[in-house]
Amino acid sequence: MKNPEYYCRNPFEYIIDENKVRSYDLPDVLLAKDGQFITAKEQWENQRRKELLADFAYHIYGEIPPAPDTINFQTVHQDDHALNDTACLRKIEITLTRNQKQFVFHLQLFTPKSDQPSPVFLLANNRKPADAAIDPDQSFWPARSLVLQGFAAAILNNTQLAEDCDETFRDGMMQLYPELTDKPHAWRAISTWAYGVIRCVDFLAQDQSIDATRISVVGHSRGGKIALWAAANDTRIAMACVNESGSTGTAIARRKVGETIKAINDQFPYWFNDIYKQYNDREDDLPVDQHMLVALVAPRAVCVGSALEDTWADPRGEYLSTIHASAVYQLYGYSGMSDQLPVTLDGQTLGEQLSYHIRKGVHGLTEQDWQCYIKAARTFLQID
Ligand code: GTR
Repeated sequence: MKNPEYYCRNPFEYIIDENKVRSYDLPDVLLAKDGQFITAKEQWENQRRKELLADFAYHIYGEIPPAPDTINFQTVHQDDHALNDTACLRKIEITLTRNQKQFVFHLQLFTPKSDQPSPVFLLANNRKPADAAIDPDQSFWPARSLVLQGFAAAILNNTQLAEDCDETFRDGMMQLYPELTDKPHAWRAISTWAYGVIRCVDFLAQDQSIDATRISVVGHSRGGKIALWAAANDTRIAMACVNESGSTGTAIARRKVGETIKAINDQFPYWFNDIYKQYNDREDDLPVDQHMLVALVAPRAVCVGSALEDTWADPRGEYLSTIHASAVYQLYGYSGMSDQLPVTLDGQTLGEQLSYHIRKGVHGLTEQDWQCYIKAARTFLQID
């Protein structure tokens, strides 16, 4: 047994004996399908990025369809004196119309009282639906604390779009796109929720009180998978804060540590498309691995958070995706994340556009995680 001081410097060794992890070859993020090696950002954007986005859609999540024919925003509730008069609280009704069918859902947000547009954190919430007006002080969504620190705090309760349930997830927003429902490669719950996040970005990007260049999306666990997939697709998202997203989030699938592809497909068959089931116990045959999903956000920022006792999510696998995504950041002149930067328990490793932290404790989104996301926003999005 090593002493606790040692774990502070080497948290991963506390979690797992890396010598016991299977050996694997990662697909090269910069090697295009035609055999060319990508060396310039234009080539990345015009060729390889598109290939990878299509691969993630086809083999795992299903494509996120484009915006519907029309989208309408209406403020259905407004409190100009929220949070002891420090913020304005609004409930926005978002109405999507496609082929004469409508779907309605709501976004809630606090904006600080300020003459300047505010940077915003949008939480993709997959836990118990939160009512912003009732509880702005939870550690999962500390709206009051975010506002006091100069950020707008927005929350989307994802289950409005699709219930988190195998039998009923198709009964909500997916009804607008009936032609996609049974296609084996088409979207399932994760992409449907990510679509909801992207529609909220439609609102935030045009709202006068929001700084459209500083929109961050945060998600925990299944919410982390959603935040990352949404950010990979939508370049208006300046930063993705991906908390303990584990399997099919930021954890490298080929490691097979914690939740495997088979385990997640067995437990949550409706999150990912049917094609993904073919990769149960066949990780090495997947044309992608999860570091490539982080890379798809480049040159925008990604912050990855892990917890020491959250071994099901494979903290080291989550960290490694930032290391292996860095090659793409380097095309843009950023170093990304270097394995020379120390990772310490309860610290935060800030690379260039990539951040990683691992804290003590179990699976959850805590005030400590939020402080890391705020610090990353201040650093990467240049907020004073
Ligand atoms: C776990 C699941 C993870 C993760 C998590 C959550 O049980 O295995 O993939 O998404 O739930 O959302 O809390």
